[in-house]
Amino acid sequence: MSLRDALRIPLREVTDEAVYADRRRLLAALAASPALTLAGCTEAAPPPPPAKTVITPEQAKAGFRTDEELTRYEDVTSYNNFYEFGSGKADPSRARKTLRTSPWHVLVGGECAKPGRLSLDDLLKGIKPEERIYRLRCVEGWSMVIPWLGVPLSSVLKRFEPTSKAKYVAFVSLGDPAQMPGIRVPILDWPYREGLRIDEAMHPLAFLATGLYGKPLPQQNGAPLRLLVPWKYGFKGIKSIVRIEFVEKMPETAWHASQPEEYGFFSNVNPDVDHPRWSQASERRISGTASKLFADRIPTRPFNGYGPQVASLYAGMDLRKWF
Ligand SMILES: Nc1nc2c(c(=O)[nH]1)N[C@H]1C(S)=C(S)[C@@H](COP(=O)(O)O)O[C@H]1N2
Ligand SMILES: [Mo]
Repeated sequence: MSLRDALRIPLREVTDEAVYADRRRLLAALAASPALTLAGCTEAAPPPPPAKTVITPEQAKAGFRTDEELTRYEDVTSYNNFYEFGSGKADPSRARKTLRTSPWHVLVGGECAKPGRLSLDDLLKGIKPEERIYRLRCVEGWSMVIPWLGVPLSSVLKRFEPTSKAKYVAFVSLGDPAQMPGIRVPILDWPYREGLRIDEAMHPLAFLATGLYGKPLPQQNGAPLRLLVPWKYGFKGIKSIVRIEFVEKMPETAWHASQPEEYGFFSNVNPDVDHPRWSQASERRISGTASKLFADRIPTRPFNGYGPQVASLYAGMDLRKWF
């Protein structure tokens, strides 16, 4: 692709996502040829760089960014699971109207030296924001590739100085029926709860997102603060977090409490352990311009492809027992 092409936004899809993708391609083209200036690029255009995200070998090795085709912004923000707003995929976009994300406070406590109730600004103060491009694999059998903004979970947790008794971290979502109409339906035992073992929580891939596609997090994606644990099924990525607690015992989680035979605490993506009602061997990859319903099926990978980074956390564990 020439720089002129890189600058041209296809009118067909003038979406935020298209603008973002073009900015990326432009950056990629510039990176491929540092001496190139916009003025001098017409004739001696360099060989076209692949229309893909440029990632450094370090980022790839850490699993921080993938160059797989991104899911469109409009799909990331219109096909969601956020049961506090209803169980249909389009229901969470209603959150835009009712979920107030500012002011927002997070109460942090339990087994730590410095508990507190912090505004979102104070919680994140001084921590360098990063962009991570993660695969998100829903337990239902679909997946996306999403560029998130946020901070490593470990950077936030460390400020509270967890004690040696902090073996797990528990998370709780907002549970306000006035803002979340779906809470009147007792599908889950509200508020939504999740948890991680402390070593999982401190892993460099565990991430707290405050944005996506370079913009603030939309309500339907869990604004203003949501968890991402890319090697686990999507439901571990609890949205709209208001409480974090360091605990000694494995905490109860919303989906485990509701259907313990179907959803375990660990919920690592595992193509070899089927859901009792469906196979987990493959997934519908919603990305690019593929239609959501007819998206290609691709094989599901152990730990959602993050095995090189995280498999050692589970050394010696029977992952069929600890599903
Ligand atoms: N509070 C809360 N968090 C939640 C959910 C939910 O219903 N409530 N759904 C989970 C599920 S099943 C998935 S797949 C992801 C979806 O995130 P996304 O809508 O941003 O893609 O959010 C997870 N976090
Ligand atoms: Mo999910």
